[in-house]
Amino acid sequence: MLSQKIENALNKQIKIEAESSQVYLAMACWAENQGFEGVASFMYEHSDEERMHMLKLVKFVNERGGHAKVSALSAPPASFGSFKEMFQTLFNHEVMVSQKINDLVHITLKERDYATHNFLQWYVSEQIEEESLARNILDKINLIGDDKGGLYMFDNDVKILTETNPPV
Ligand code: OFO
Repeated sequence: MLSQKIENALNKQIKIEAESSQVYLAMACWAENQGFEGVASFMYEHSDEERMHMLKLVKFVNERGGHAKVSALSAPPASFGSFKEMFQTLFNHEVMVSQKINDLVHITLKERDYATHNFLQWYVSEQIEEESLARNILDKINLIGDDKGGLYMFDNDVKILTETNPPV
């Protein structure tokens, strides 16, 4: 059984994961409108992944006797400046999510809720991967800058990356 405090904290995280899904969906639309097919499919998949992160939390809350809340979400921006800025935004977003997961883990320890603590370890590992993937992409795009030919090749690389790494 979840305490009210843990239930509320998990519900906050449900909203964060849902908003992450929306942010990446908006990024997918922005990239697709500019003809960057690889980046767009990467973002569509990432958006699906975040929805899966959200659903995993929803099911956990309900299975543990709580009530998962479906909240109103804030709208993400419609455009992201440049690809470099967009991937910087993505990286910053993932760092923020990692911080929220850490805060959540901390609350479970304080509340001595070891079952939820154990459940959240999946998110801790997932965030290590997500941050490292975002950092790798950011390093690449920083090398390319705004060079059109470079961006075209980058788009292809991201496409291959998306095809070889199906959503977790
Ligand atoms: Fe991108 O992270 Fe969810 O958890």
